[in-house]
Amino acid sequence: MELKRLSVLLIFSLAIWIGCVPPMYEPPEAQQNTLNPNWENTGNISASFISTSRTIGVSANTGSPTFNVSFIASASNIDSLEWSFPGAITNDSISEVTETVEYNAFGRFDVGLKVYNTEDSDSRYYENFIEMYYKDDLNVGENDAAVWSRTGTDTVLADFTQPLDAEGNPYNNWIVVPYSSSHKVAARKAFENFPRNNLILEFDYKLERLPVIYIDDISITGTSLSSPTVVNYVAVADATEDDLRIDSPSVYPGAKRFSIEYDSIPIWIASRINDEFFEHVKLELPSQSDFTIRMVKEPQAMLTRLVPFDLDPTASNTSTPVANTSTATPSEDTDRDGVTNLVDNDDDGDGYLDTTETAANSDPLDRNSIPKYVIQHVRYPYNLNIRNLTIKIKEVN
Ligand SMILES: [Ca+2]
Ligand SMILES: [Ca+2]
Ligand SMILES: [Ca+2]
Ligand SMILES: [Ca+2]
Repeated sequence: MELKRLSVLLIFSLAIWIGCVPPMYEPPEAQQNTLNPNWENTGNISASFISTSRTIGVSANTGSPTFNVSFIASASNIDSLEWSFPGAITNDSISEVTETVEYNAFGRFDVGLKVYNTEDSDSRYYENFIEMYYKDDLNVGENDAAVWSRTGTDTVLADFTQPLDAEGNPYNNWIVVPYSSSHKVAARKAFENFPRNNLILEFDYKLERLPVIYIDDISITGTSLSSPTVVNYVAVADATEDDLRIDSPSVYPGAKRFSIEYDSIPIWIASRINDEFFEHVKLELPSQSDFTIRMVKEPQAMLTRLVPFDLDPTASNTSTPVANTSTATPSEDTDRDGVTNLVDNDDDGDGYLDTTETAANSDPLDRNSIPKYVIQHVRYPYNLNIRNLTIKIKEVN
């Protein structure tokens, strides 16, 4: 009986206690009513956007280049927006989240965006947001000969080579005029309809010294001082023992080596060998919309060198003497080898047959006169590297 009463009391107390628990939280109705039910969007918005490109290198050097750029407004909660693309061609609206516009001139272009919702608006305007500039492909080889016209004393394609990467693919926008092109090498290109003012020509260059060159043994043939043989070179990697090794001087003299001409007028000249690094060059161009640019590598100084013939292996062979008329005195033995000049293969004992010496205009009776080839090779060999040639519009503040 006592226990039953206690239980009833406990249940009753528990019921009172439960009744005191606060209700589940719900937002106050007043707060919900501040929203306009017709608009989903609220809060601060930002006129931010992204674009497919900002700096655009175009290789068209004539007429008007064209390039499309897409813009996407990137902020959320936008109800309406309005783009601004001064200098660009917009084909329809300027109020879509995504807009694609066309630029058809070199230069820098502003981009603006205004965004709205019921609560807020924001606008951004970026000056020079888009830059479209000229970037040369530097394809001075066969494919682009009509655009870059090679001029000078020689127009062989080997004058301009493209370096290859580790996988054998040519680097874009990079050419080399190799040391083996010892003559003057030049390439000229015409530019039209560029902006008239504030053009900047930029490029990187490197005059790269070759410490060692190798000359193809087969190309060593000339025996006349008046017309020495201009040799063929062998790439260092391909050189063999048969090829003639030439060590270059450690110091090269100052000389005009590479120049840039604008409408045939030199506007920049380089002479110093800078084989470690590319140097960046920035040149302001005159205020013309049509002009020509010419890259010129000057002819390289040549060195005339005398290369002794290989020794005749049969010169010391006296077992097969030959008739010879090198001396008027039949008993004379110039090299005192016991074989008279009359029948000696090599009268002066210098290792070269009398017949060889006679043919090469050396003295068969003088051991200090030996047959030599007369060759010419580049005296201060260097490669000219040119990279990343661009024409940009100078940023005017
Ligand atoms: Ca002799
Ligand atoms: Ca002899
Ligand atoms: Ca001799
Ligand atoms: Ca001799």
